[in-house]
This record gives sequence, C-alpha cells and structure tokens, in this order.
Amino acid sequence: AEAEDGGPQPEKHCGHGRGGMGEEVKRKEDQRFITGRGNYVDDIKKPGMLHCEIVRSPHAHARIENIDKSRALKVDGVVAVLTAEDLLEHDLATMPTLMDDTQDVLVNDKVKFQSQEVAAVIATDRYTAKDGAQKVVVDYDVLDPVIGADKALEDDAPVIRDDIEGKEDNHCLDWETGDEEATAKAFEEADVTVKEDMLYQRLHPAPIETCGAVGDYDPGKDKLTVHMTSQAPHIHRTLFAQVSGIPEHKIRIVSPDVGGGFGNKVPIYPGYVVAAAASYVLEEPVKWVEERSENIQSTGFARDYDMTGEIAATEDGEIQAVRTDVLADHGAFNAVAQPSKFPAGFFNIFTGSYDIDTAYGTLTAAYTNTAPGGVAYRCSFRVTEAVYLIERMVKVLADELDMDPAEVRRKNFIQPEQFPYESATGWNYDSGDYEKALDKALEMADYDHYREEQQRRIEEDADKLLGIGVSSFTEVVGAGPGQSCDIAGVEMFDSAEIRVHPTGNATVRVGVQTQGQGHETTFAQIVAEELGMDVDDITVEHGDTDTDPYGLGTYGSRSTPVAGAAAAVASRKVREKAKAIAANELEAAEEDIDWDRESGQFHVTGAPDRSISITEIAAGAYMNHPKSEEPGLEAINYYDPPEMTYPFGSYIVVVEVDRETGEVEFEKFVAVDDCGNRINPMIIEGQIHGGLAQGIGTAMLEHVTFDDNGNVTGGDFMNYLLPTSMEIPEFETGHTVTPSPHHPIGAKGVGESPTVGSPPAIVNAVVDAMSHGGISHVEMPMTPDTVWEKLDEAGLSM
Ligand code: MCN
Ligand code: CUM
Repeated sequence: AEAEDGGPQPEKHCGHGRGGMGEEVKRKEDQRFITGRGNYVDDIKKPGMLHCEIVRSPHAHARIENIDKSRALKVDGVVAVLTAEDLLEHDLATMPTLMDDTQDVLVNDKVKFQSQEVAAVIATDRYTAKDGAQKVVVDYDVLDPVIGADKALEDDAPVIRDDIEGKEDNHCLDWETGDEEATAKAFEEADVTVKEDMLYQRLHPAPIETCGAVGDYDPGKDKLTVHMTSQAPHIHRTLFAQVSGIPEHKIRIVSPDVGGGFGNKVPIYPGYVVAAAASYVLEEPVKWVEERSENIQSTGFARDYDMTGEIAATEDGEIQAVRTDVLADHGAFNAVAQPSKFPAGFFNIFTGSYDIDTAYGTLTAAYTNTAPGGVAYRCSFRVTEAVYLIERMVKVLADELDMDPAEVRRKNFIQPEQFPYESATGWNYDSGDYEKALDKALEMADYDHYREEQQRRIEEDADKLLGIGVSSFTEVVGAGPGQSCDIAGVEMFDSAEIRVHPTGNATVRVGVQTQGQGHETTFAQIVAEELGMDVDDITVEHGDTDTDPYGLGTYGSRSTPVAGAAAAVASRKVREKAKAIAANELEAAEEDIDWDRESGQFHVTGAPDRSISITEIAAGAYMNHPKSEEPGLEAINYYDPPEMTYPFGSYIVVVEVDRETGEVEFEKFVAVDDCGNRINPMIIEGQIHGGLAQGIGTAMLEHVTFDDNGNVTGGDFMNYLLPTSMEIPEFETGHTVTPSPHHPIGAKGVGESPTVGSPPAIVNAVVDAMSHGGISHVEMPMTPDTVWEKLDEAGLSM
C-alpha cells in the first residue's frame, strides 16, 4: 500500500525482509567501530607529516605586547612558530564566523578569552611541538575581564570588541518576535499571570573525539586537502575558499569517521585554519589535534540564556499569552551556529505544543570575555532553550492554579485537526497528535499510582519525597527551506546521489555527514525501501567534498528531513528509469509497468508473473539499454524542503528527593517520541537513550563556569561533570507515529528530541517534589547542594 505521496504508509512495511523502512537493521558501520578499524582524524598519518601545538592565552582579556619565538625555535625538531604576523603575510590572519563576525585565527592584538589561540608551534612530533610551545614567550598587558552578560552591559564595562569600528559597548544584538501590544493586553486582562526567572546554563557538547585536522597542501597539484572533524564538510570548503583565496575546486575537505559531534563540530575553529595554513606555508602535511581541556575551554559552548518566562491564563488553566525576555551571553565573537537570518535560532517556537493566541519575545545578547558561544549542542537551533522555557512555565502555572500539570497541558494542546498550524510567532507546524503521546506516556509511567504515592509520602512525613515531572515538547527540525534558511549565504538544501552498478548493487552518496547517528545504515534503508533492493547491496558514502554532492551537513536533526528526502526522491527517479528498462526487458509498454513495494519487483500490469527485479534491470541498463534512454542507472537529487518537520513527544520523570542530602534519584523515566514514519526503530531508540543521558547531564551536572578573572573553572572533566552509567536510569521508551505530510517518506528528525525534551521534565519532577512547600523553580544543574537549599527554603529539609 502506498500513501498518497507515493511513500510508504506508517509502520506497515516492517519486514519485506530486505532491510527497508521500519526494520531494525543492525548498524553497518559498527563492524569497523567495534573491531577498532575506525578511521578518525588522529588515525591519519602522512609521510613527512608535522605536528602543531597551539599556544593559548592564560588571560581572558589582555593586549599582546610582544611574542618572542627565539627560544622555541631553538628546540630540536621545531620547524616553525607562527603568529598573527606570519598569517597576515598570507592574508590568513582572520576568519569569518558563521554569523558574519570576524575572529582572529591567531590573536593579532588583543586576547578576548582565556585559552584563545596566540601562536602555533610546528614540529616533527607532537611532544616536541608541546616543548616548543612552552618556550614561546608572550608579554601581555592584562586588562580587566568582562564575565557575565549582565556585567558586560553595565555602563562602565571595559569594551571587548574595540576591533569593531565605533564600538563603545559590549552590546551584541537585539531580537524580538511576536506581538508586543496584543500580548501586553492579554496579560492586563488575564485572571492569572505567572512569572519565573531561569538560567539555561552554559554547556559544552563534549564529544569523545576532540576537534582536529590534518592540512596537506600539494604544491604539485596546487591542491589543499584537509581531513577534519567536520559536521559540514561542503560549507567548510566554501568558507576555506573564501578565507584563503584558494579556488574551491582546489580544496578537498574530508571528514572521516567522527567520534561524536553534538554541534561542537559545526563551526570552523582557528586550529583547522592553522593546520591548513601551516601546511600551505611549509609545504608539508600538518596535523593538529586538540586536547580535552582545549576542547572544553576554547571550542564553542552552548546555551547561556538567562530567561524570564511569563504566562497569562484563565482561572481554569487556559493559556492566553506567553511572554519572554532573554539575556544571552555570546562570548567574545558572535559565532552562534544558526541559519544566518535567525540570530536567536528557532527560539521563536517558545509557544511549544500549545494553541496560544498571542506571544511576544525579546532578547539582548552581549559580548563577554569567554569563548565564542551558541554553537549548538543537540539543540535544534535554540529550540532546547525555548522548550525549557515553555515546559517549565506550564508547570509553574499548574502549581499556581493547583491543577495537575498533565491536565493543563491537555487543555491547551494544539488539536490534530488544527494542523497545519501557524503559531503566534508565525511558525508552520506540519503535523502532531500531542494528546496521544501524552496519554501513552501517562499510562506507561503509571502516573496515577505515583501521584497517590507522592501524597502518601507527604502525609507520612517520609524521608524521601516523590516528584513527577512532565514535558510535552514540540521540536522543529529539518532546516530548511532555502528561502528562509542559509548558512553563510548558502541555502540549506541537501542531496543524495544513487548509482546502481551493472551487477545490481548500489553506491549512495549523501551531502550530510554522520558522527554516530548511523547514516550508513539508515540511508541505505531508505534506498532499499524505494528500489526493492537488499540493504546489504547498498553502500553509503559521505564526508568527502571531492566525491559527494554538495550538502549543508548534519546538525539540527536535518539529515532525515532534508537529505533523507533527497535519498527518497533520487530513488524514485531511479525507479522511473528502471520502469523504462523493465518495459524493454519484458517487451511491454512503459505505461504498463508497475512496481510492487512488497516484493520489490517490477511487473506488467495485471500479470504479476511477468516480473523483473532491480538487479536484472541494473544489468539491462548497462548491457541492453533501451534506445529511448541513456545507458546507466543513476540519479541525483538536491532537495529543498517546502517546510520544516515538527517531531514531538511526552516525557515523564519520577524522582525521589532525599530530604537529608538533597540527592535526586530517578525512579522512573518514560520517553514517548513521535518522529513520523520511522526508518530504523533500533537506531531511533539509541538516539533517544543517548540524548536522554545528555538531558540528565544538563539537568543534574553540567555547567561551564568562570571565576571573576575569566579563568574557566569548569574546563576539564574533573570539574565539568558528565553523567556516567551510574547516573543514568533505565529508560522506558515508546512511540506514536504521526507522519510529516510534506516529507516524501513521512519522516521527521529525532536526533535532538531527547536532549531538547528531557531537561524540563527532570526539573519539573524535582520542583514537583517540593511544590507543596512553595518551591516554584530549581536552577540547573540540580546538584545536591542546590536541591538541599531549596528543601531548606521550603522547610522540608531534614
Ligand atoms: N531516524 C530514523 N527515523 C526517523 C528519524 C531518524 O530512523 N524518522 C534515524 C536517522 O536515519 C539517523 C538517526 O535516526 O540515522 C538520526 O537522524 P536525524 O534525526 O535526522 O538526525 P541527524 O542524522 O541529522 O543527526 C543530527 C543530530 C544532532 S543535530 C546532534 S547534535 C546529535 C544527534 O543527531 N549528535 C550525535 N545524535 C548523535 N548521535 C551520535 N551518536 N553522535 C552525535 O554526535
Ligand atoms: Cu544543535 S547541535 Mo546538532 O545541531 O549538531
């Protein structure tokens, strides 16, 4: 059975047995990963390869008065020491950020954050490079650092960006959305209004593999090859061409196996440029791989939104308006990784899953003496912050009205028949059935039982309180329509190319780049489904700009919504041509050839016996091609999505809060996700598990902190706490299926849903344990001391 758009219908196709849509195909890439045969940037070794170590500033704000290279150059094995001056000669001293700001590759004049790149030492091996780096003497004139967006905007704050002409303050940008007047009116007239301040703290994506690159300029071919940890090789090639002046066809970016990205590998970092520039200057391959603390301290961080949320509602819990005001810390450069027309990302979606008439949001961003921020971290372009805001505020409202938070949600959900739905801030939701997902989660969580248990513990004055948190989030992924979404000016389409070979197998090349999401499996499944091929007969390639079609890369859970659509459309193009070949082989008219999804065979209408498989057709395409067609069997598609997709879910978290220690333990963790039609349920479940772990890290442990001097006090894994298996409970996952009406296979993205949706559920649960004591909010990360203070404030501590 085909859906109207020709795509498979939800969940009906599990098990044609060829590894198509909906089958739990084991990940093809895992063979090499679990046998230690992965090929990461640091595995690349080239003859004559040199190594690069970056000298970083110990100060957060300082003018460089002098750099003395002489002692470093005397170290045996040190080949060169590069500074801004050297890069200036080659016009490589600065690079554009993704938001059109200009960042020094190596500091030219003034250091703007601790660990900023000051010089690069190139040597025959890594240890010698490090020895050399310790012998570079830099004289600094230390300036007062500006830490904290609020401090940055004070009148007498030192100006960080005096490199920008006429800049006399640390103001970075203002942004607003929605209807100010109508929202103000709704608030004036409302029965009930609630307000809460909340910080979405600074986080670091912390992939297992840090960032790195091997630059290799070949003077013979006049070609620069850069192997680098990139989530977006093509756009990085374009930016490299723009920075270096090297023609784009003379640059090859290869992103080999990537050990996790999570947004960290979307921007371009100075280290990449230094490795490439050093290779260009020295005409030898140069490798740069950063250490863990360098990764945490100097590569982009995420969040750092200080938000105020407000809701206006009726007495019986109908939400009439939402208002928010944000103070954002953007660090020393505006390097946020968002489509360029969205300075606050997709934060506009803060009306969430609810049918709310009017909304208004404002944001002010400031420069501070910290590493450039807003890169993204499993976030869908600031949707994480938006979801946190609205899902926290709904809980605040429910407590104010003394209503069940699940009921308040149910009352306000956008109803299935309202889709496509335009939100108060102008976003077009494609499809949803929020109540269904919530009901399923409530049932899985045994919600009523825990509500009773919670009451019982309060009445019995138990040592451990119970809290139940709900989050019914809506995500927006699949950037995006080229008209509104671009990265550095390039429209955010994506691509897939399929070549079916004479012996009946195929190579698929895609414009997105996997970092652990399993694309080599799931993209093969899409093609297997659409061509009736076996998934084992399909190889997926990605991450090489010399061979793959141009694409915008993997982030914002866009691979399935955009490149996945391209893979389906390209498959259907192949299928059309296959029909002509089938007609030729079967001696029938092309109009009389049907394709049967179940069997994967092409057959003459009304005569299922007269059939032919894609393998036989492939042979025909090369060995007996119809004269009406070109030989060969391939197709390419560049897909510009008409709209984004809006996955959603309901998460329910039950926690125990220890009144004596403030410790929080997870009693139950239920996640019901809806990402439309599912390609590989097992991979989806893995994505959910990983993302929930990161949501727990966010809610309970993680925070990049600074002291007043701008020292990163959370800059290593001793101080930046990641969750381990000890902190992660058993997850109970479930799903509903609401296909995207505009996506060729009805799929939505899912990679970020769990990280986006879970932090508010967790915080809501901890607050819920104490709300009878009047507690309305607990700031993340909810460490035992933070929680204990709240218990104490509520008179609940022991
Ligand atoms: N999928 C599916 N059916 C759907 C939707 C998705 O089977 N309806 C599958 C996809 O085919 C893909 C995976 O789930 O194999 C994730 O797909 P998608 O939601 O399209 O997200 P992307 O592939 O674009 O991945 C990006 C997303 C982001 S933005 C971050 S950040 C993140 C995440 O994925 N980083 C990750 N998950 C990660 N997982 C790993 N292991 N490593 C990272 O760095
Ligand atoms: Cu928002 S982190 Mo992911 O988009 O790479």
